[in-house]
Amino acid sequence: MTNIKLWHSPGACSFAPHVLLHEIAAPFEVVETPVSTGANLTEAFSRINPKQRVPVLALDGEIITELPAIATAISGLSPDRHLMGRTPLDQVRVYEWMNWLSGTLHGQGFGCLWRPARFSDDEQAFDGIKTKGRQTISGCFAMIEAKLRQPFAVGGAFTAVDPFLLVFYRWGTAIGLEMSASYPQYSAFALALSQRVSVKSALAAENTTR
Ligand SMILES: N[C@@H](CCC(=O)N[C@@H](CS)C(=O)NCC(=O)O)C(=O)O
Repeated sequence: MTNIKLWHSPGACSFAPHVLLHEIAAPFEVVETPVSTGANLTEAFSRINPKQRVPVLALDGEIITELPAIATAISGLSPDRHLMGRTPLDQVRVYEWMNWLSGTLHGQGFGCLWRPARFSDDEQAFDGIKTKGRQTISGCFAMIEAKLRQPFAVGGAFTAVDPFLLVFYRWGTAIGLEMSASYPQYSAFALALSQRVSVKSALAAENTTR
């Protein structure tokens, strides 16, 4: 049996692979690495992931970073669950979603809003960068709202895209967006997904409001 270890931060994007591990129901170990306290910046963690970010997955000691790669690795542990999509086209759609969510919504949108220092050394520029981040987030949420058909994002079945979308829905609430009024499809999707056993288990384990 593969030894599985996940480094995560409560309420962070690492929630998505945390749900996937509950989904495949294999035993795994979690290492809480709260980014709010800078636990990701320690020397010990930097040796595990020099990028100083969560999530990190270790499979029999093999370190894997980057959410789409981690999701693919978890899916490979339980291929019959088809967590990265069942048909070849569904698999393409899963990667299309994952790359966009990871690169544009997370990296640019929430990156600009929460980590403006990644984009400029000039603190005077931070407010403008944060504003741009909010615009990117709203643009992405509008696209999600138009694209999302319940109950799942791809192929009428649960895939890795679904818990990743839930992360951003929760972050939308955290930054004060009126999610249910502005994004009814996305809200119904998030509500339905929140009833899933794997999601409830990961939420209870992370014990976070974000
Ligand atoms: N491209 C990475 C992004 C990971 C990432 O930015 N994680 C955040 C938490 S949601 C983090 O570790 N932030 C810590 C920091 O920026 O110091 C991925 O997809 O895994």
